[in-house]
This record gives sequence, C-alpha cells and structure tokens, in this order.
Amino acid sequence: MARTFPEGFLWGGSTAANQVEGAWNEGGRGPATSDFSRLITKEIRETEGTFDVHVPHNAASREMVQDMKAHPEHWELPKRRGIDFYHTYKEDIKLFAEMGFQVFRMSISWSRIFPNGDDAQPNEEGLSFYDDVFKELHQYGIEPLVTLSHFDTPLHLAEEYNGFASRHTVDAFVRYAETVMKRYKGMVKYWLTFNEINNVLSNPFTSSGVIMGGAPEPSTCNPYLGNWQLKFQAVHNQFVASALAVKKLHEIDPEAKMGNMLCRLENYAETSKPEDQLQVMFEDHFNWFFTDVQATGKYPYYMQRFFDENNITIEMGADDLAILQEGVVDFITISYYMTYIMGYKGSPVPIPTGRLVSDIKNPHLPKSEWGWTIDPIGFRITLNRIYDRYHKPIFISENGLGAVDSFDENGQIQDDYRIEYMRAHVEQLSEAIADGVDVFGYAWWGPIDLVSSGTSEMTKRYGMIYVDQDDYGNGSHMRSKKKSFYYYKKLIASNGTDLENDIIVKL
Ligand code: P53
Repeated sequence: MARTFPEGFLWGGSTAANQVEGAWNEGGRGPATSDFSRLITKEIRETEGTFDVHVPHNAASREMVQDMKAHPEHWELPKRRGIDFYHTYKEDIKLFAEMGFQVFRMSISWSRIFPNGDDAQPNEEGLSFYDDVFKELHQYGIEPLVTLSHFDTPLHLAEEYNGFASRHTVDAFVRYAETVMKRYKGMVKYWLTFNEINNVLSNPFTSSGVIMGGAPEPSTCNPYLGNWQLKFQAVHNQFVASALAVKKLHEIDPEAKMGNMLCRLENYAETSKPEDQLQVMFEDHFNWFFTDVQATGKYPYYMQRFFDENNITIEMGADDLAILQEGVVDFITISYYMTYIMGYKGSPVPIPTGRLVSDIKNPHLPKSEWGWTIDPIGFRITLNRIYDRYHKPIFISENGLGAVDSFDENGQIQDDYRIEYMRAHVEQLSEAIADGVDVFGYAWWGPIDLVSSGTSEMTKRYGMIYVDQDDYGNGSHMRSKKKSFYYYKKLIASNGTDLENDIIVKL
C-alpha cells in the first residue's frame, strides 16, 4: 500500500523557550524555574548514582535555589544561555524554512511577558519579541504552534506561592494566557496549555513551580517519597487553569484551537504474568489520567481509589468541575520518545511510579546513548490507542533522538542514526494514519541543537542543525547543517512519501 499523508499535513520542528532563548535577564525578563536547572554531565550521573537515565533536573529545594541565587559561580546553569535564539531567531528560522517547515512549535516564556508572573502590567519588550518571531515565521509561511507554559514557571510564583499548588498561580496563568492570546490573535492558530503536564509527578519544580522541600537530590525525584497530596493538588489547579485558557481562547478567537500535551508513556508488561499486566494497567491509568481530564472534562473513575487509599483530598472550587467540562481541549498532542517495561510492584492496589523512564530495559530494543529505548512500532501502537480513546485529532508535538554527534574527516556530521530514527518513526506514523488515526502534524523535537531539558547538556543533540557550543557554553555558536538536514528536507518535500536515505552530503 502506498504511504500517504493527508493533504496539508504539517511537518516541522519543536522547541521550548527555556531551552533555546537564553538572554535570561534581558528584555525585562524575570527569572523562571528553568534558570535554576543545573548541568548534569555523564560524570555527575555516574558519581552521584542518580536514576539510570532520568535524573532530577531541578533545584527541588528552597536551599538550592537560594544558593544558586547567592553563588551562581558555583553552579553551571546552561538554560540561562540556551542557544541564544533570542538574538539568532532570524538566522535559525531561515534554516527551518530551508528545510521546508510548515509548522514551528515553540513556547512563550511567561516571565518575559510578566516578569514576576503576576505583575500589574505586561512587559511590552517581551510582547514585541514574540510579535517579531511570529512575523518572521509567517514570512516563510510557517505556522507557529505555541505552548503557553513549557517548564518555566516564573520564579516569584514558585517562591512566594509554591507555584501551581496555589490558586493564585492559576489566576496569574489565566491572565497571562489571555494577554498573549489577545495580542497574537490572527497570528497564532494553534496553542497548547502545559507541556507534558504529567511531568509534575516527577519534576514538580521545573514544570509547575512546586517546591517540595526536604532533601534535594536524588530523593525528591523518588515518587515514593514525594508528597502526593501537594502534587495532585497542583495537577488539579493546572487542569482548571488549562480549561479556563481553552474557554478564553474560544471567546477571543473562535478560529483558534487549543491542545493538551502529554508525555505519552506506552508500557509493556515485563512478563505474561497477570500481575505484571495489572501493573501496566495502573501505570497506564496514571498516564491517561491527565488526558482523560483535559479531553473529556471529567475525573476518571479509577483515580478515586488511589486518592482514598492515600488520603489525598483535592481542594476544589465550587465551579471547578463545571469549568473542566466547559474547557475540553480541541486536539491532543503528545511527546513520544520510547516505550517502557513495567513489572509488578508487589501491591494489588494502584501505586504509580510517576517516573518518566523505567528501570527495566526491553531486551528486544536498541537504546540511545542516554538509555532511551528506540521503538518505532510502539509509536503506531500508542497513536492507535490514543485515537481509540479520545477520537480527537492528534498532533505529534515531540519525537526525536538525542545523540552525541561528531564531525568526520571532511568536516561533516553524518548522522545516519538520527535519520534512521526519523525514517522508522515516520514510517510507523504513516501506518497509524493508514490504520485510520487522525494525525494532522509532526514536529521533530529539537530541529536545532538545544539545551537538554533533563540534564541541561548540549552534548545530547537532537538537531538537524548543529550548534557549535559545548556544555559550558564554549564554542563559536555557529550553525551548520548535518546530513539529516537534507534528509528531512527531502522527506517534507515529498509529504512523507520518500523515506529512502540516499543523501550524499556534498563537500
Ligand atoms: P531531554 C523525560 C522523558 C521524556 C521526555 O528530553 C521529557 C522528559 C523530561 O526531561 O521531556 C520532553 O532534553 C520535554 C522537552 C525535552 C525533551 O522531552 O531530557 O518536553 O523539553 O527536551 C527531550 O533529552
């Protein structure tokens, strides 16, 4: 059967303000949680014995934030410099246009618009920066798809209100969302509320501005020690904030659409034992939960038992349940990187691990240098399961491979491993579409090398465009094209039908 993608399918790439913009204290921007993410190199992972591949990437304790403020010279904080997209966006967008991008997923830095998150007036310099970025994209016919909050809650809201654990942050978010949705009406058609909303369970500080207290790393990343009450209260508040943003967007611009964003965790059972299947079901519930609420407007039945047995009481406003129903998202988006293996945790009642990377490795699958399994067929499975559950259009907001790149003797980066990852995933995407799944776009994560979210490394490169910058910010910062640049360009030009890797990089 011929591989086809729908007419008007959107091909492109995906980034986040906190990982590309840099200029953390320019243009009137206030500090955000992402400015307090330390560099975690391979050596640190090995010596500190943090979790296999998913390391705590945030300053989880108040003390650590204080120390980073008082002694920034003691810390390596790469997200503060990003890849300097704040100054290089014209050059970078030009390269995206050359690859034929039709969509560019990016995020707005909330603290560029409201430096404290809840200021009386927005910061005009921040607003006009994004005017310029959107104009630049439109000049090349690239549609922006904009995330309102991607792991960079304004620090003031984290320190003073414990982020989304407080309703104050909900009000501040809604005002911020309203401000940007009004300002960019007609310029932005597609919006997302919270990036990987389920990340609050493993990285509450970075994603939701919630400071957990207690010992910092790595124990705060251990969900068994985590404060479920606080985390699920923050989740609820984010659901309400998201639903209110959906409602506002529909009022402001009836043409525009709002999506959710879930880090999709597709789980396989470790063995065919029913207990292992049960654990997969529990894990699945703790992943679907987020999209169930955002896409159906209701709390799913299966959470009640977990809340009851763990003494979790979610404080709700009188109108909250109605708000959730009225603020259902228009489309579903996911990040898909890998699949996970789950084994029985020794309890017949739901206990989620809440972790984004499982410790059991699938012996049938290859792994990236960071231990992430590579599973293109899992992509087709997950797309079918999502569509079966929600029957809403799906946009792939992230998919990609982080790898170490090096130049060959001719000064080229022959990243066939990245091309193969892309080829195999796009092939399975086309199978899912042939299965009948409604997918309207695909955005590769990190089309230009950027600072890793999890480890703040530059060494973990996703791009088709190389950025000459190391983990410590050294380098010429020059951009150059890898072999995958030409491959993706050809793939896009053929609307996903030509997947053959027959690129010869000319000198
Ligand atoms: P990095 C964990 C597992 C899967 C996706 O991740 C994740 C995370 C959080 O680190 O996050 C998303 O840079 C996230 C992006 C991030 C990307 O995946 O750790 O939305 O911001 O860069 C890749 O390799």
